Amino acid sequence: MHQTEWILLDDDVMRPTNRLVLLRKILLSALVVTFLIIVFSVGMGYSATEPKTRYITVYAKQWEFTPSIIEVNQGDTVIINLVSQDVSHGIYIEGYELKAYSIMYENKPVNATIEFKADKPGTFIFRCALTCGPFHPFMTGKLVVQPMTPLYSWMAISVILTLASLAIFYIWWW
Ligand SMILES: [Cu+2]
Repeated sequence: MHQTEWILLDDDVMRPTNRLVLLRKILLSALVVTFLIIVFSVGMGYSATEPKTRYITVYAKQWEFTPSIIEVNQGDTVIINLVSQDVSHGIYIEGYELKAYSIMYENKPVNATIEFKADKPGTFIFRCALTCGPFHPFMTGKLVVQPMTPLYSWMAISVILTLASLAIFYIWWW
């Protein structure tokens, strides 16, 4: 008799708490799922950047390159067409160790082409490869190869972030 009373009392005390726990669980699950979807879709979108073939015409004149900053994504195939506009110029890309010359021939430039796969991420200086006047050493530009984060990195990040958020909510709300 005594025991039954206690169980009933316990049940009554527990009932509102159970509802609250359930509400928290639903809310927490919703939060975690939303978070997962956001992180994952951002990651997928970023990783889904397909490698492209980039055709870039670089004009060279005393003493600058136009454009002076070339931005590509890692994995892209880059085709640089070098066109001299006054005297003969060249291009040398540090890090990738690529070189080409656009020589002036009968006042017309013979265009030079460099084709390569931008497999190394980072910033690489390119400079004129032909002595073309007093400011030739300052004739430089930048090749920026944006790193491509592989899909599995994003999966790992989303899993870690989800677990971390779960832990935080667990500690705060339970
Ligand atoms: Cu030059």
